Amino acid sequence: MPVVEGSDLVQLQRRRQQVRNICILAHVDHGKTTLADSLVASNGIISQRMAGKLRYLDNRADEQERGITMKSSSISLYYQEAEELAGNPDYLINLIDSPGHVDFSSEVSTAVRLCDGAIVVVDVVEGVGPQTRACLKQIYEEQLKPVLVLNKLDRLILEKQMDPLDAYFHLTQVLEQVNAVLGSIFASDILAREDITKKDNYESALEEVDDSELYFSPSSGNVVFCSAYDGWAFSVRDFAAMYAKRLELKRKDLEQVLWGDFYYNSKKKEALPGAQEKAKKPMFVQFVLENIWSLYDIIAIRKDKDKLPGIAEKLGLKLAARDLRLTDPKLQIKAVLGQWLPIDKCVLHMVVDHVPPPHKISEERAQRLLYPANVDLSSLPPETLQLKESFTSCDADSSNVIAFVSKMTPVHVSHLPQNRPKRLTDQEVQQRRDEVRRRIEERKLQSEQSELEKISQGVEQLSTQVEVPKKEEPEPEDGEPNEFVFIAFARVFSGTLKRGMELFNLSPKHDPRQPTHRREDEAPYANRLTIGDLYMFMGGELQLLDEVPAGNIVGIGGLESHIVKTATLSSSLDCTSFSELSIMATPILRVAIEPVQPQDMPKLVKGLKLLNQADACVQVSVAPTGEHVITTLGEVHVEKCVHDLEHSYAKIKVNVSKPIVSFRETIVPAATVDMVNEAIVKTAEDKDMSKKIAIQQTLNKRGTLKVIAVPLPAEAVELLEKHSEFFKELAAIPRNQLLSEKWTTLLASIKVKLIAALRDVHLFGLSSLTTEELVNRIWALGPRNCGTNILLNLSDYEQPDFWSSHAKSSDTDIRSDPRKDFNSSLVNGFQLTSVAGPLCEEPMQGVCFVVLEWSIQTEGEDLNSRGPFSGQVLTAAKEVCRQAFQNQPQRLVTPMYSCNIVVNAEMLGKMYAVIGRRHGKILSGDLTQGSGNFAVTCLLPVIESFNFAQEMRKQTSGLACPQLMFSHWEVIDIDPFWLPTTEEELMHFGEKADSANRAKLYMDSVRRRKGLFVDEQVVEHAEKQRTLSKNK
Ligand SMILES: Nc1nc2c(ncn2[C@@H]2O[C@H](COP(=O)(O)OP(=O)(O)OP(=O)(O)O)[C@@H](O)[C@H]2O)c(=O)[nH]1
Ligand SMILES: [Mg+2]
Repeated sequence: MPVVEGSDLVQLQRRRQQVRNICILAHVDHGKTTLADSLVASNGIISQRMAGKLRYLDNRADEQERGITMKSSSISLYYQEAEELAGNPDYLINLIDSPGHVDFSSEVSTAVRLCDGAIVVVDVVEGVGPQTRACLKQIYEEQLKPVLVLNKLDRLILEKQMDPLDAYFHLTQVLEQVNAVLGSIFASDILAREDITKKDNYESALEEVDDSELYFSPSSGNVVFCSAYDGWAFSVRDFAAMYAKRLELKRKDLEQVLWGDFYYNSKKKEALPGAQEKAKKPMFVQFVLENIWSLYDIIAIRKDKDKLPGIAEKLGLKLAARDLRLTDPKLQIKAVLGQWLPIDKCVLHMVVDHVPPPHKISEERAQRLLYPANVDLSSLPPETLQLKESFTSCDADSSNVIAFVSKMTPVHVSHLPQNRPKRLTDQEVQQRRDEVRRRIEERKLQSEQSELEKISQGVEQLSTQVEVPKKEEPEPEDGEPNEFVFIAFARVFSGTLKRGMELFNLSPKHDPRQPTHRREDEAPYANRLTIGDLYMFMGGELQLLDEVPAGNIVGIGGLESHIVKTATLSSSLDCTSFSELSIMATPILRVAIEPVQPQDMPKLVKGLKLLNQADACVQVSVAPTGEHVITTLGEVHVEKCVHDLEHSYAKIKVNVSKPIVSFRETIVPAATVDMVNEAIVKTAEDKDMSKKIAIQQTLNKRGTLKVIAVPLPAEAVELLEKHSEFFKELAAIPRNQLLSEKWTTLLASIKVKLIAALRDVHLFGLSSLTTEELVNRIWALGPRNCGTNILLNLSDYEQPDFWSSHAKSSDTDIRSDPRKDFNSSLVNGFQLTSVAGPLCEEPMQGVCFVVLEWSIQTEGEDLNSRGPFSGQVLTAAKEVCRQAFQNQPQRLVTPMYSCNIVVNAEMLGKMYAVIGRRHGKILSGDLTQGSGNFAVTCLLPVIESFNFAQEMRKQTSGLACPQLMFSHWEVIDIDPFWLPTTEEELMHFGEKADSANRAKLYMDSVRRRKGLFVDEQVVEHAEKQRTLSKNK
């Protein structure tokens, strides 16, 4: 295979109809990197034989060691269509391989943003995994064009020993699974987009839309069947071309019937439907699978070497003598099937056929990328709206240069092309030889023999030597040179990016609607930067470029001091800042990091800064206690971060704390049964609600607050949680600024849903208002205006309207109420309580604080006589909410992981034992059809998950490998302060209740970590200890 020259690729960059940007996505271990290897081998970068073994794009040492991909990496490939296709055009394929492990799902988001299409890989034995679902969702959201690769077909033959017919039914099922996921994503999107305030007929919305383009179907050519490891792949189209003549059918017609319930009637020479009903062999089995099965049978099962030349001849293949001598059947398979059904041609043909070129970006996608969702399009200036044109046409000559940086990739300085020794071309070597010869001739005339000898030695050296260019020193910081430079991983969307060009870096707050933001000298959220070197990514290597036209993926140097993670670069201030990357997973696992040697602290701080920039999903922060905390997606992610710190960024040994898990605090309705499941008899005293009401006066006794805390229904909590980002952004918009139509509709629909969700809220008969009126009386959400706690106003004070604060000015009410001035103090008091509850200072969840009374006595002396009254109101509000919370039964809420494990039947028992020990809950454990494996889904409290993967691997001899992903928050239904009170409980637990209280254990561990008071006795059960020592 000839090596493709970089200069050919550079030329192709300008022909936008010949460019494709794609990424490979799948569940972990479904074979993405192996597939990428085969495609890379087609360019002669690695040998065909090593393809699949090398995993070229996994270029980190720990990726190779663990066998999983940890970051996305990109490579530019050259592909030329087969000769029989008109004009056999050539293409530039920018390919990004992404990781499948959930801990690195942020890397997937960065890849998806830069591409127009995605290859979805599914392991046919394992079927659709949870990450496959997540990928499909992301593809749908970012509006990429997906194509499907059903991988590992060889496992059906050799491992599962299915016959072709079983395999066909199995493949149909896998395909159906994938399409079912697509269907449900599509349906939920359509239903969510529907304005439920106007329509109440759900069915209609789904019926109206066309989903025919949505699904994967082999006959439409967007599905490929392959074995990436064995290096072959085919689509229905390939076999249709092979058989059209023999079956006397038109190729196009054959493509339509080769997959599906059709059989071939050899007498009539036609394809007929109803194969299953008539117990006939489907054509896919007869003409496709049986061929492949028989090849495997001869080569890999019966190992009948002598038949090989015969088969090769029949298939029209030329096997080299070396291939015939091979003893490993896998390599023979690769040699024969790889030549017959070449994987690179098949997959890349599907890509160029189905993935649109960059200038065919859909209007909708362009709009989604370019304009933030919360902005009303009509409010944008015309210059901004015009940008969409150069954006959709992907015009390389446009004067508007727009590029989006989706992550910063660390590259070791020695890997930069300008620092690598450059090989001289043959011509240059010849030139130098001539030059030296000329000089020798000249000197010969003048000087003696000895000098001549010296020079001729030089000729020898120069002709083989390589030129080492001047090193470009990276900017030293703190006196030490940086070993890593950050290359921005970006795509040019419009215009041509050139080295040394000056562009604006637009921060998310840049808003072209504000005239000042568009003036160069004033723009507060745009800074100028100069584009450094431009690179083409070639796996672990980089190639220098002079310029990059629109539609291509590019690496940009020299931006590390300007960009932390993502950025929008534009030549014009009329451009908006691109919408943020949609990240699939929430970082949840926090660990504190400290250097082993305290004097290494500055190195750690520097290392953490680099880590923060290099990893899209890690959050580096300094806790109030002064610890350096990193928030990551899971255990494997922590390990990667620590590895990077120790070996690359800080180069010091670090200690990693036990993971810090966030909890939340909530209240629940009073229990009706006790801990031994006996009904609790309620006395009149228990039913007296007045005891639950907290009353607090301000310090000067002039203001009074009465509050009761009520648990919110789970439905309402879920709704508020789901829209918390929305409320956060809403709170950041200044009052009286109009919202976009989309946001106004969204707000209205949330209100409608909230009214429905609060239907059953129990206010202990304290109010006779309807739910709608109650929702209208919502004062604020907390903490930080976006949490799941509500401050509800039932006093006679008229709070500012929560739902229409952004409507056209409604402040017509000029009646002066003295309480208005202290409105924000009261709300802030509520915010302070909800951000740190009394159990262990963790944020609250799902608590509704109902303000029953708020009064201020204005007569008499100055309100501020004992310090500012606003401060007093804040303290009183904070205290009264806290008391009200404590008057109710309190509970801890823990984050839960949802965990997916694929395991075989023998290991099932051991796996359940591990989950049980860690208080996990099994949700489902189904047998995957045809594989003999069980796919188990369970829930596991995050705090119990440490070393879970290791323990699971140990217990099941490495057969079960769990995937943990944050799922939801769950109330631990144990009172952390519980002591036996009823007679039955006393009988069952004894007075000391010495079985461990899980909730209390969790609570105390958090309190201990935060340095709060922990109520524990140092010596428990003293008499027992005494007897023990006596016996010694
Ligand atoms: N039998 C068989 N094994 C395969 C095939 N393709 C990949 N594998 C194996 O599956 C394992 C995972 O392959 P990778 O290519 O690393 O998978 P991946 O999807 O890149 O994994 P992550 O990047 O970690 O998500 C490796 O051991 C491969 O050898 C195939 O077609 N047949
Ligand atoms: Mg991989």
